[in-house]
This record gives sequence, C-alpha cells and structure tokens, in this order.
Amino acid sequence: MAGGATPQARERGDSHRGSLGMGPGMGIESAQRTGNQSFLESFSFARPKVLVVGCGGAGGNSVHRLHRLGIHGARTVVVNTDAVHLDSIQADRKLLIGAGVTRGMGAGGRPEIGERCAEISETELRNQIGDADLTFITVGLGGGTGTGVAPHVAELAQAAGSVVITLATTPFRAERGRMTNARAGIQRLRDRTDSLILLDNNRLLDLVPNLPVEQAFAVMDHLIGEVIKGITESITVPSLINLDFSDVRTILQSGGTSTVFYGENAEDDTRRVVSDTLDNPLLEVDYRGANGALIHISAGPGLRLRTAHEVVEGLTAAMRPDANVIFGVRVDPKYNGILRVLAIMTGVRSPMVESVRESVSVADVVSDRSDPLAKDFPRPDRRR
Ligand SMILES: Nc1nc2c(ncn2[C@@H]2O[C@H](COP(=O)(O)OP(=O)(O)OP(=O)(O)O)[C@@H](O)[C@H]2O)c(=O)[nH]1
Ligand SMILES: [Mg+2]
Repeated sequence: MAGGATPQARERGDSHRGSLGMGPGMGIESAQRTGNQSFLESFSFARPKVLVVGCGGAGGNSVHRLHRLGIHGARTVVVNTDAVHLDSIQADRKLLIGAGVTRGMGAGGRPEIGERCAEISETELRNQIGDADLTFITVGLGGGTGTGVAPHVAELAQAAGSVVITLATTPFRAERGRMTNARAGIQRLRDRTDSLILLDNNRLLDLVPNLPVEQAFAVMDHLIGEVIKGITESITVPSLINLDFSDVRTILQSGGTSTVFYGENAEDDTRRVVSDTLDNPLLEVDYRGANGALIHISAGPGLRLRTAHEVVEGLTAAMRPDANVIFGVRVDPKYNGILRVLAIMTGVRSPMVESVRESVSVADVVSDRSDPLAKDFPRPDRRR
C-alpha cells in the first residue's frame, strides 16, 4: 500500500490550499491523544469536502446511479436545462439552468446553448460548487447541455480552489455529428480540469454488445459511479482503502489523458487478471509510458499480499519506470476466490484525443449554424 501515514495526518500537512486547517483547528501545530482518543473528532476540517456535479442528461444519470450505489462523504448536484429529466433523477441538489432560454426543454444537442445557460446561471452554479476541495464532474459529451456546461462548471470549481476531476463519455460512432461537439468539449475541458478521465461509449459495443441500450448505458454509469465512490470513500472513510487526498491529487494531476481499466478473474490466476484488465480499457489507448495509476483491487478475505503485488506489478510493467502508482485493496466476502480490478491510468496516449485539433472549439461548432439563441429554438431530443 502507498504511504503509511493516515490520510488525515497527511492531509493536514499537505493541501492544495496550503492548509486545510481553516476554521476550528487553525493555529494548532501539534496535538496529543491517549491511545483510544480520536484526532479526527477534534479536527473536523481534516476530511476533504467532496462534490460530484452531473451535467446534462448522461451526467445526471451517472449521479443518479451513484446515489443508488450509495456514497459516503460526498455531496451530489445535478445540473440540466431539461426539467423532465431533472424530475426523473435523484441527487442532493438539482439545478435547472437557463429556463428562460430553453423553456426547461433541454439544449437540443447544441453546446453553445448549454454554455449560454451556464453563463446566465453562473451565480447559482457558483453557490452549488461552494468550497469543495475535490470536485468530480460527470458528463456525456456530444449533446448540448453537458458539453456546454461541464467546462464552465470546471472553470468555476477551479477558480474556487477545488481540484477538479472530470469523467466524460464520448459518443458512439453512429452518433456522428455529436463527435464534433464532443471534441470541442474535450478541448475546453482539458484546459479547465486537473484530470480528464475519458470513457468511450463505443467500448460498450465490445463489452456488452447484446444488452439493451438502457442497460448498456447503465454499465458505463455504474463504472463511473464506482470510480467516484472508490476514490471518494478511500479518502473520506478512514481505513477503508489506504489512499489519501494528497496521493490521489498527485497522481491525477500528473497530467495528460486518463482512462479506466476494468478486469476480473480467478484469484489464483493473476496473469489472467492482469491481461483481462489491460485488454479492457474504456478508451482505446496506448498505456505504455503512462505516468500514474490508481489501482483498486476488490478481493475476498485472506488475499495474500504477494497476489495483490503480482497484479499491480503486471498492470504497471509497461508504465514509465518512475510512474506514480498507488494500490488499495477492499476486502469483501462476495469476492471470495475472485479478484476484481478497477484502475485509473494517467498519461496514456489516445488517438482520439490526439486528433482533437487545437482549432476546434465551441465557436467553430456555432459558426456552422445560424442564430444560436433564436426564439424558434428547436424542440429538444426527448430521449433523455
Ligand atoms: N454513459 C451514458 N451515456 C449517455 C447516456 N445517455 C446519453 N449518453 C451519451 O451522452 C451523450 C450526450 O447526451 P445527453 O447527456 O443526453 O445530452 P445533454 O448533455 O443532456 O444535452 P441536450 O440533451 O442536448 O441538452 C450522447 O450523445 C450519448 O453518447 C447515459 O445514460 N449514460
Ligand atoms: Mg439532455
């Protein structure tokens, strides 16, 4: 396991804001407790504030999924221009933006409309973002609301001092024109988030080709939920997995494109666990030379250290020799005899991301269309 110091102890010593010791504990340089007294109780500031913001229909769906999984230590907010969709999902807070522009009917696949709505509702967005230390943004790139709003939310969160991790899906090839929107979104998000984790919906065609569409989306949303829950609870629930906010931040900020790998196989066949995982990236990437990895292994009780180490060694063999790797193990009897791996790799090379031209922007997308905010704004696609 990485580190050794408790998350809370390290967090006090190293925060992106210089010190999380704002408020009640400020000015305390050291403290003593007897063996069974808690430091955490007197240092309420020591747990990072985590916020999850779902933008648009797909982003909202993954937050809804996260709620159903249950998450400890994070506040959830969903932002949309579509009132019907907002009504259908669960989150701690739901924010309808740009109602005057879209009449609550969505942005009709036009990111410039989503962006305009975010600008109009900037104060409300800023209020929702608050003073989080870590902000996850979830979005399905390609539509109007999420693609237009997510970069705006990211910018506001960064300006408020938060570390921002965006989990974004890219559209199916068959959605064609939506990829243009998605590219513009990627370009804008790249500059505004500390870490951009991309997941390609096309990978669902290999992973679960025969599932009904709703269920296939649910698989992606579930994985997104698991990644957020995994990272959040590893830093907010003491001793569940020995990661801390500083570790997570260091790895995720190490730059470049990131994606998620997922694999599962028998505990006694670590080679297959490794190959299963490396063969299942959620974005087509070249992971050779990757510069960071956060690896979560779920296993039954009694997992031997050597077994876990073999898996991590196999997964990271092709990474840079100086790559920053942290792994955590979650023990759960339901995984008896099975190893399940969820790994985020940073600094991977993706042909899709590299093809995003510097010149592509939302402005370019808009320039193809006449008056983007015309009164006769088309009825939105009601799919979501
Ligand atoms: N993972 C996942 N992806 C989805 C889901 N629904 C749609 N998508 C993908 O996300 C992209 C954006 O769709 P939406 O999120 O519905 O669009 P939006 O951001 O609400 O934008 P507008 O509806 O145009 O206002 C689509 O092109 C799909 O590729 C979902 O439930 N889960
Ligand atoms: Mg929508």
